[in-house]
Amino acid sequence: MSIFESIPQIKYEGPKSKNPLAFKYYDPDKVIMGKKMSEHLPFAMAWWHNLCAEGTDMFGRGVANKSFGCEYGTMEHAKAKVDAGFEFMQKLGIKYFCFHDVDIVPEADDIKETNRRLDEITDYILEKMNETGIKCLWGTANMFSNPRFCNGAGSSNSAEVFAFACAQVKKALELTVKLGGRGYVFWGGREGYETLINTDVKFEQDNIARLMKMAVEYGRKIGFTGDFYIEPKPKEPMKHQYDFDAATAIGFLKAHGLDKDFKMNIEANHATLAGHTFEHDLRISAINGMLGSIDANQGDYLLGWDTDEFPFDVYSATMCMYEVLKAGGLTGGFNFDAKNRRPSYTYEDMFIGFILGMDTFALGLMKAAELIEDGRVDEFKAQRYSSYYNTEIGKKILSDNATLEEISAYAEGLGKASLPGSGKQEYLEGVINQILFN
Ligand code: XUL
Ligand code: CO
Repeated sequence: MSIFESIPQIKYEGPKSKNPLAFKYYDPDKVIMGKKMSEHLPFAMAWWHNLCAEGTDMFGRGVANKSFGCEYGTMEHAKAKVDAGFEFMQKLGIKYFCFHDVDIVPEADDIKETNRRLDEITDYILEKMNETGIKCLWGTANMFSNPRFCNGAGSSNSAEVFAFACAQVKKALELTVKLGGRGYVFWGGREGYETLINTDVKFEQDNIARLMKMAVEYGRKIGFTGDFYIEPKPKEPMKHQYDFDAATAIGFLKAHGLDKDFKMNIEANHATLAGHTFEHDLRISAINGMLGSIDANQGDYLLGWDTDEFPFDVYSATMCMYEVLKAGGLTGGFNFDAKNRRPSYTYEDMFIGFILGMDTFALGLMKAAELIEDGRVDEFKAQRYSSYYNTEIGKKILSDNATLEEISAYAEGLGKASLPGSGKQEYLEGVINQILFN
């Protein structure tokens, strides 16, 4: 039985097509820099936004109907979401999905019953995966919605709540292994604080590390070979969240000896909330060998919260794909942690949102490849640092055995430094525009 009966298989029709239900740029078999688009862009569907969220906001209830013909809170509804999800992914040619524990079943009062439901639904999901070849990109535990997590999970002031966080992480890891997930995500939704006055920051951060260490140990024990990810976000729902941005999260992982097992899952809108560009957090992750996966969405510069829009900004997608190509690709994938705007509430809008996102990243990939093949940006950057490679003083500095006295003596010998050379930002921005709009 079909849920999205009126929606056809979504095909590539090319940039001239005016069909809203067709790809204009995402052509899965097209080869870019030696690899198929579909391999460069392992897209994933986020269970929570696509199959659960109905557009509820602070001022009103849902507008979209995601009951899929069933009563909410039942296992029948949970199964209908599986049916809807797999039909949706197949129609778009999406090969992966991501989930939280409580996205896939209604949470019961007793965690033992929730876990039983999780076993039942993942048996069903596994059947669908085997039928379709669709895979799990990553799993996670929702440790921010249930009221018990109002003061965080690993960072909670309550040992009992900490124990519940452990129980949820344990189960979510088991489910991720059962479904063959490539990664396991920690998004520290409420791992942070509202006020320092009542908060022992060191205690809370040490406890988050304890939870993560136990997760790594247990995950490896039950055969999880993938990456653990931290998904940084500076604020929302908490006023200050500990995984503020990639640099902060990487510092935390290194301080606690967790950096070998963890990488970053960078979400565009989280990076911009932290006051960075998307590509900034990608670059910081990549230079630390920790660029794992991406939550592909975009924010709104006029709004101060996480709007999770389907990405349409080709400039940003190009800069993202430039970082990804330079890093040699992702070990994870591109999860559309994105939702339709509240007034776009139809089934057709769900598909159009994904078509927009997939086309935007396809364009970003093509334009980033052109930028690299064009070479002007990379050549300029190499030339900009060339004094370190083609002068004696530069080589001395890079040798790592120079002393402050020796280098100072060189400067004193010169008396006056020349300017460092123009940064040529406007020239480079022009190059990018030329590539984007040629
Ligand atoms: C929230 C967010 C989460 C994580 C998974 O801002 O991005 O949905 O991706 O917990
Ligand atoms: Co996310």
